[in-house]
Amino acid sequence: MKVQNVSEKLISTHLISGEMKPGNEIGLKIDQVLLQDATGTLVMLELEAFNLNKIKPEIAVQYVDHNLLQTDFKNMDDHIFLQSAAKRFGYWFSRSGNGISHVVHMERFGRPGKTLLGSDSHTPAGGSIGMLAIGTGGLDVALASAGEPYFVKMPKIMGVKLTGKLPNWVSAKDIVLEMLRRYDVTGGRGYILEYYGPGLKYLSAWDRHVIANMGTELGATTSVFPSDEITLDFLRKEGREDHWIKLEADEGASYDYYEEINLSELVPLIALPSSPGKIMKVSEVSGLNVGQVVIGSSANPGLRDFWIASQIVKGKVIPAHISFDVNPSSREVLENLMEMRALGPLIASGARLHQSGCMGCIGMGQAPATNTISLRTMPRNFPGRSGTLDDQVYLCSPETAAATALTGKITDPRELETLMNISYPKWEEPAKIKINKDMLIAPNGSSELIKGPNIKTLPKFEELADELEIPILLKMKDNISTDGILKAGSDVLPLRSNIPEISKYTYYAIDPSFYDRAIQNQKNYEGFCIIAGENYAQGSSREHAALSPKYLGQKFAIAKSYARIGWQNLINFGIVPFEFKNAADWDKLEQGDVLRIKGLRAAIKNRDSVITATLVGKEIGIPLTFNISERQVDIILKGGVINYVKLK
Ligand code: MIC
Repeated sequence: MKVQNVSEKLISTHLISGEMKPGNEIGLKIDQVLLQDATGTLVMLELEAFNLNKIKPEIAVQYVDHNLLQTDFKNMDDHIFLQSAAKRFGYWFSRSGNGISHVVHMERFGRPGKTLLGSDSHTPAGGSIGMLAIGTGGLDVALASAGEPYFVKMPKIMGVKLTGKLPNWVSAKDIVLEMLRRYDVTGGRGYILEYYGPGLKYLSAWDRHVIANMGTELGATTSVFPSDEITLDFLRKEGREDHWIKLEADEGASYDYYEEINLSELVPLIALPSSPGKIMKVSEVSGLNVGQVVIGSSANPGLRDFWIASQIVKGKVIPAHISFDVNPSSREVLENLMEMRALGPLIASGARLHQSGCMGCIGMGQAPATNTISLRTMPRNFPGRSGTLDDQVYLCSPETAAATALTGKITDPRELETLMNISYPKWEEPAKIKINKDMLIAPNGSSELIKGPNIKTLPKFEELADELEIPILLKMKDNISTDGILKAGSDVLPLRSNIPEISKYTYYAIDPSFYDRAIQNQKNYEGFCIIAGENYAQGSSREHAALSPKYLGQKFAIAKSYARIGWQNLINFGIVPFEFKNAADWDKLEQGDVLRIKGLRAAIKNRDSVITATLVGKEIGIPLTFNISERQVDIILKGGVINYVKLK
């Protein structure tokens, strides 16, 4: 039998179509699916549009973790809709306040050797226990829910060997920040990051979750860990020992690319505003005054992460200018923190205890004050994501966060020993934990879909036109995130089930006048296009970042390159994701220029390698490329997946 690494084992045991050759489109059987509320409402509306009866995967769960604030009826209406839809289609339902999807899924459902597809970009966190867990747009998850395979380009596999042992005050977050220091937000694109080596034995399942979760920030398709004794220990504590299988790379297995991190050499690291890839040593920015410190999120969700913060601040009170926010990652974590008497020290220090969920990670509250630094243990800090337009969000480990909360200034936690006589709190895994299943509703029965007034049926779209003459309505640079294309935050997230309303925020974070210009444009042209630099649409899985522009008339995008999920979402909604054949042409084009393309349908159909857009007026030709699969040809021609499925 062929010698395989863990990723190859996971892929080959789920391969339905395609050859496992990097770059080839492969179809994978999906065992489990995960939805969260902010993307789930669209998925449920999509299932309604597909006329689906019951879903197919072994496990499918609808979580409510994002839109937790209730400033009016909308979020609660969505939760009721989701609960009815979960019942209608056959999903488990995790009630609001039960915790972050990735965390609860790992506690209750994740299984080594299985595939997991989630409508949230941090779904790869499941890789921490030997799953092939991939984040993607809602339509892909809707299709997987209907029993269809998931199609993705076969990634290369990077083997990341971990050696040595982490020093005191340095933890899993610093490992993934080190990966981001080496590879930035684009270096993981087209890869699965598979971790192996002797250093693994010091990393708990939750430490691995931290690393797998934030592999997304590197642009990776997913991250994978083996399933070993540590995984078994984790599952045993969760009362799911029988879900364990051993899954390790075969002796002599190889990788497409090799990387190595000596854990003993790591120091506390930090991501500067406003990119998770802008990494420095904490010691290089220490002393900067901070206004807010937040611990929690799917990037540092484990019991240990909260416990260590509690032991660091124990017996001390945080300075008056600091808001110290604690967001428990799940109800189970919260209960165990109580059991371990770890909540008391946090609360006594002045911490503000919030409900379990994503909270400020997606700007659902907790927006920082003007011109102040917010230090967070969260996964991403794209501009304005916190809810404050000119925010300065730094990302770090719980040790660095707690040290900073105590001193009020960015502090290298190793300094605490001399500064405050605090020695490193030694964590020991509890022999037993409290298990909490009470807020999960098993799928059974049926229900009508209960739709509040903010829940609107999906708009209908036409087939792709053959000829277009449309303006470039926005010119953008490199690394535009989906937070730039369609912002999150407590004002916009409640509109996720209402495309006409949410479309008013399209590209808002980049150009607040965009919506008005798009409406004006509808009077003169049959649509518009946008141009961008490298890694367009990085970050989240939100398909609204394709659907809203589509609704306003976007026909195609031209970028130097794309992020995986963003690219897939554009295709799913029938927007052609062109690339510049010559990256230098980006400089030749300006916002307001009009581009003409003829023979578009035939070019797409024949999967021509190049199509030329003409810059109207100057009559300059701009050669464009696109690299889509046979299957995607039909999707684009028909105007997106929904039309494609309906016509099928
Ligand atoms: C995020 O972290 O950006 C989000 C909010 O969880 C998104 C999903 C969304 O936009 O609803 C993600 O990561 O996919």
